[in-house]
Amino acid sequence: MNAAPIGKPVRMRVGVPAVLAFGSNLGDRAATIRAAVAALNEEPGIDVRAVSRLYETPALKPAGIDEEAPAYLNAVALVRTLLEPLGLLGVVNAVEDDLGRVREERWGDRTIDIDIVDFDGIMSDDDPRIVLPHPRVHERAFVLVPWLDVDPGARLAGRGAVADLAARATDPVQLWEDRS
Ligand code: PH2
Ligand code: MG
Ligand code: MG
Repeated sequence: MNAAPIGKPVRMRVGVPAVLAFGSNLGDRAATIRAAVAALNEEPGIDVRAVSRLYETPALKPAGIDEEAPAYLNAVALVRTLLEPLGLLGVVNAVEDDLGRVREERWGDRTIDIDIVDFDGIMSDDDPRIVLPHPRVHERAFVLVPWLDVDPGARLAGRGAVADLAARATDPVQLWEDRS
């Protein structure tokens, strides 16, 4: 007899690992990131396994760090999923929309951004909708540092150890303390 409750399995035993990055620089940033993680975990076919601490990071814009823009909170989650990459992307985009994401300028301020950093180690740029791994994370401390929180031995497909990449990344990252 299996004592697991009917419905979503307590722990997904099949499926593949994926790494998701969260960023928010508008509104109640911590609450929005927590709501995004919870919404993803509610999805059939997505099981959130670990969530990093929150880090405060200055906004990185195409021209460099913008100290005038509101600062981000960033976090990383490890998930297992039964979905295909494009299926996961669809869910992630729907959660962004539900949490008030407005798509205007590239790298503009946003309530929530959820990026698929890694999907089962796949390397692919065949489909412009989803490039794997995420094409810029290898140089972004705001993703690499929280990733190390939940997986100190992590490797980024085609790039090597996340710890080595984080040591080389130059954008400032500070552990965030909830003062509310
Ligand atoms: N995301 C961006 C652009 N710039 N800067 C920080 N600090 N954190 C982010 O998550 C971020 C960014 C595009 O997705
Ligand atoms: Mg992003
Ligand atoms: Mg994005």
